[in-house]
Amino acid sequence: AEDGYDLWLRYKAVEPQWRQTYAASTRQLVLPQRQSPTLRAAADELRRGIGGLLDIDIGAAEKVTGDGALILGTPQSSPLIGKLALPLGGLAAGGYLIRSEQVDGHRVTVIAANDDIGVLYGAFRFLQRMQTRRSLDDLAIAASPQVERRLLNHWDNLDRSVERGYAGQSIWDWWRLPDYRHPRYTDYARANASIGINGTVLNNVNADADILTPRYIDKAAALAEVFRPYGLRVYLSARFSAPMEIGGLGTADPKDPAVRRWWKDKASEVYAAIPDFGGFLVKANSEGQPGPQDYGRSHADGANMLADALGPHGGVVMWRAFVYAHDNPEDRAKQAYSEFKPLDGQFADNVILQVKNGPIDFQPREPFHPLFGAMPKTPLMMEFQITKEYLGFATHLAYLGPLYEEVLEADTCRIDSPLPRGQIGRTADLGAEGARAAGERQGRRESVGPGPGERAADACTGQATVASVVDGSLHDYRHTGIAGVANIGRDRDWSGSVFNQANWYVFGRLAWNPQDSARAVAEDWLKMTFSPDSAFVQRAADMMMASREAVVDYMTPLGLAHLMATGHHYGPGPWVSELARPEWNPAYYHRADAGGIGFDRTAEGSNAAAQYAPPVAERFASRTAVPEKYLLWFHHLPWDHSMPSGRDLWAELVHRYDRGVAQVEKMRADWAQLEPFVDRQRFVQTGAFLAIQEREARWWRDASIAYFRKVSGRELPEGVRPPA
Ligand code: GCW
Repeated sequence: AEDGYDLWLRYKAVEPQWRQTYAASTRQLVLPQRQSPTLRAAADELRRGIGGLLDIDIGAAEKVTGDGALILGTPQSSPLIGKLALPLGGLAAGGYLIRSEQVDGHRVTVIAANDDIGVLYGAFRFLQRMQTRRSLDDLAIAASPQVERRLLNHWDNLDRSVERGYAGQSIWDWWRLPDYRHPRYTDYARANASIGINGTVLNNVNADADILTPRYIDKAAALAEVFRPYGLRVYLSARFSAPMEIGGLGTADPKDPAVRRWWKDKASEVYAAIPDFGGFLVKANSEGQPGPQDYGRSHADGANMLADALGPHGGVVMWRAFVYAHDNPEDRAKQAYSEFKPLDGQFADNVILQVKNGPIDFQPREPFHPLFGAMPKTPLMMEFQITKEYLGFATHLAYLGPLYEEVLEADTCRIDSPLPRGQIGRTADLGAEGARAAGERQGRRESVGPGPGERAADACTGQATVASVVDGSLHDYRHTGIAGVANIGRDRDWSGSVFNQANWYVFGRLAWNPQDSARAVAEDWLKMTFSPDSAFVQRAADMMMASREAVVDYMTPLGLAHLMATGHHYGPGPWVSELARPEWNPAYYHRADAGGIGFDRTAEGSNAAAQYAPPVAERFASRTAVPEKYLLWFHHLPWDHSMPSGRDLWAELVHRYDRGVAQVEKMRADWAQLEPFVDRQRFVQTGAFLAIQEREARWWRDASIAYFRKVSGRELPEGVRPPA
């Protein structure tokens, strides 16, 4: 049965014509002379993949004896690779070459890198070419990751519950660790390596101090050992008050010598157990978590203390910028910027500030976070959410590739910083598809700077994108990173639905190359996960690409946000307004009344727009120039405000809700057409989930319209009838 366990690594047999051509390039596997666990993993994966795809037991050879050999290794591990004098110089750590070459007059393919992990990544890429039915002839692929730290963040608790996790319990079986290492951990590492993810934070940012006790350090060390061959480093979330909770100290003040000593000792203890430990992720002074401000110290004081402890071991601190306080009357969307922007330049060398993609909280749509581009002296890393906390949990089909892409390609228009290093040299993926995908994206790159017909402000050249902040090129950052809050749990299919796996997949692909195209990645994923048949791939990709916009429409159209029912965030709750913390109430965000709707973030309102670079700020603050998709994020407008469509705002809002429902109906109908291409189990599950989604899209639409109709006192637009 197809239960989704194999993810995108199914390696099902290719069609006979492909089998023949691929077999000509996979006649022997020539292994490196010097072995390592990582090189062994690469060889094993090739054997497994080729075995499944081509039904060939490729075995292993010591030297090339004919055409069609596949040669694997680094110059250090393989004299054969060393002799070929390949252009390995331009590769970043983890980068690889896949090339068609000649050895002793024989036609061969090499998968070569400077480091073992690059060879493993190259092996997965080679298999991916067969999985996606691309040619293996005349290869000259050079690929390097554009971001150094490509991490999953698990919000997993030590009791195996998962905060905002919808795929069952945590996959970390803390009870049986460290002694029993479930085989699933290896498959987890394989899946991550296949998309280049190279680190994982095991526990929730709302951290339990116990994770840093010897018992749990041992468990984490056992996982680190399983992951190591796959280039996956372990990181932990640290609770700022741990010196008090597990260290017996009376304070966690970052300036207190005993506290500093405690963290130094703790870091040494962790590194003794996990020599390649990545570092700490910290949520401090946010949503009730302890932090340096409890002692009148700044975020920089807190982060630098931990950085001091980790620095000698090569570890980093990822300090989260997701802060807002209930007793701070400032617009929540402004608080992170207000707090952190003044600290630029004050962080130690091994601190990275981890910033969510938008200024509120993982909504179906938000403008990019104003900190991107605003902290040239502090490495910022991106935090995306892969789990769908605000997008219908596990059941709704929402492909997040377009969301990630929209954020990454947004132009910050911050060119007041050092000259871009130039992405071309570093985006060393010469594959033809890569170039095409980049070209396609270039063509429809959408800028938030001046619109068509307006004079382009000098700063909005399309060079200072959020991606260029994240890949470090805009500010020449010393560290780069991108994190995704994992959607992985104990469910047999890992992610709560097969289509949710695509979000894990696209996150990894965009972390490797933030310039990649969400559409191209969706197509690859579909081919690998379901079927390479183009009649299937094109229709299913259309469905995926439209799916996130559908969610935006039926939940929070036109720039609305945070209207989900309180606490669990599932289903509509725009009427909620009585919670003690004002910024947890949906009413705080939509501000709808008889006069109009929307959050005024212009100079007349909270002025959050002014946190962006001037050309962006100007556009966002203008009622006419603001992109429609952010309209009510930045503006409070009367219900009869006239929209470009010719409708008034009220009618447009109703129209959008309706459009969202219609799109889900279409997705359902389209999926039904795809039955011939999909196995029974996954076809039925997806269909059932789409039926849930359709029902709930109506619920969202009807409840939202009913509520806004009541507060606005308006009649339903002509032609729209109330639900039966
Ligand atoms: O999105 C919100 C979630 C919290 C989460 C918090 C955060 C881990 O509702 O559950 O806590 O953000 O990112 O810290």
